Amino acid sequence: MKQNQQHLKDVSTVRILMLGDRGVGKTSLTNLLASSEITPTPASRTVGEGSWNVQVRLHEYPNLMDLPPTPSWTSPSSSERSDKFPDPPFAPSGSDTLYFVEFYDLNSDLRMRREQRDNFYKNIDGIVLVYNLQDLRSQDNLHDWLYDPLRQICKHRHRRMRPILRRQHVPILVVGTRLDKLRLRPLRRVGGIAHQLAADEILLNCLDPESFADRSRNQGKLRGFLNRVVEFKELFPLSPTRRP
Ligand SMILES: Nc1nc2c(ncn2[C@@H]2O[C@H](COP(=O)(O)OP(=O)(O)OP(=O)(O)O)[C@@H](O)[C@H]2O)c(=O)[nH]1
Ligand SMILES: [Mg+2]
Repeated sequence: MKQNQQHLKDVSTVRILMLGDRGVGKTSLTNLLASSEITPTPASRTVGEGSWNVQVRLHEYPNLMDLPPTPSWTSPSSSERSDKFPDPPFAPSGSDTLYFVEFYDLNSDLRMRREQRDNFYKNIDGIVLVYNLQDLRSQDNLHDWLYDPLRQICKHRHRRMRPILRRQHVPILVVGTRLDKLRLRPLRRVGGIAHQLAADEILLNCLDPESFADRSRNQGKLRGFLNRVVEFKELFPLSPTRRP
């Protein structure tokens, strides 16, 4: 990891929701996504048990990447700045900004009350949709999994009642598991959910620790996704007045 002046107490957290049918590989995938040199074992990076199995890792957001201008960026002068117009979150300091990334993997055996779940969804900054490549129904079911979280995110982050899937929706990564069980690598399915959402897709074997090896394509897609998740959090913060 590069030298970083940031104190850990200043590190913000982004939250990623793992969604998919029972047994598709959500927990196995979370183990891979959250694994890093400094937290090699699940125990060392698990921060919550109960309805959600939560694992955490660090992500370095590259500050050289410019965000598109938004109203909060073009606040006219410092005297007119208020909480509504904070300083740009990504001042080009040249060094990376650290973020904690929490992966929320639903424990299928436990049920959560709807209001509890909805209340949780509005804090989500990114979604990983997981399906089993050997069972394409598990891909079709992702539409149902996505509906409630997307509705809450749109309502509380975009202030829109209807899900918006065309512009700047919450970052989504689609992952097909059990690639090791297929004889041929499948082609990207036109009409598949990744295609419909214009989302990146990764096909992998969740049991292979090399699936996100350094400088691999999968690692590149994961980094790109985590960067978009950070940008979503900064551009569409939860309204302070609505915070619980
Ligand atoms: N061969 C192979 N097995 C996998 C893969 N991904 C997951 N599995 C296996 O599939 C089973 C279910 O995986 P989990 O990661 O527990 O799935 P889950 O989605 O968390 O399941 P629930 O929490 O019950 O909803 C486990 O036995 C895993 O070892 C994969 O890519 N290849
Ligand atoms: Mg699980």
